[in-house]
Amino acid sequence: MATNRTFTMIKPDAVKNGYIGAILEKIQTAGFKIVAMKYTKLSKGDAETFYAVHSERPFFNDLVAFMTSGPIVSAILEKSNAVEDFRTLIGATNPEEAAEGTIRKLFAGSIQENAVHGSDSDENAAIEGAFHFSGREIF
Ligand code: RTP
Ligand code: MG
Repeated sequence: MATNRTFTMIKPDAVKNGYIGAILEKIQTAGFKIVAMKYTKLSKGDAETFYAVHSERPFFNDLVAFMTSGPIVSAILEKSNAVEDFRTLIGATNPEEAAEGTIRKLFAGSIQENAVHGSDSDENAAIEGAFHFSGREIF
């Protein structure tokens, strides 16, 4: 995957709260092009694999339970400087610390139920995108 792409998920809390449309609006208005997207649900194994880097963290089991609690929207987004610009758009992990106008400030309820995921590096964006999408699902 080229380095002008990032990977995102609209997490189960934001889906349940009816924020899919509003979050996609923010993403597109900020200049990101959607090159892949699906409505799906992670299995326990999927979530454990996706978040394997956090497997030793105290919140790991809660995180897996949360991320498998309902459907998500996953997407690959394209824009120059995509990874960094998307992390800026979503704001800090904890919505209480997120800047005004960011997606987490607007739509997240807690440090765990924080509405959206954004890849933290070009390398992870490529890995995460390939975990969710086959080549013929990316346009
Ligand atoms: P993400 O990977 O989802 O974009 O979030 P992030 O980089 O801002 O945060 P990260 O440290 O990678 O944590 C992954 C997700 O784990 C949950 N979390 N819970 N209870 C807690 O203290 C805690 N800390 C993190 C959040 O859902 C976070 O987005
Ligand atoms: Mg992260």
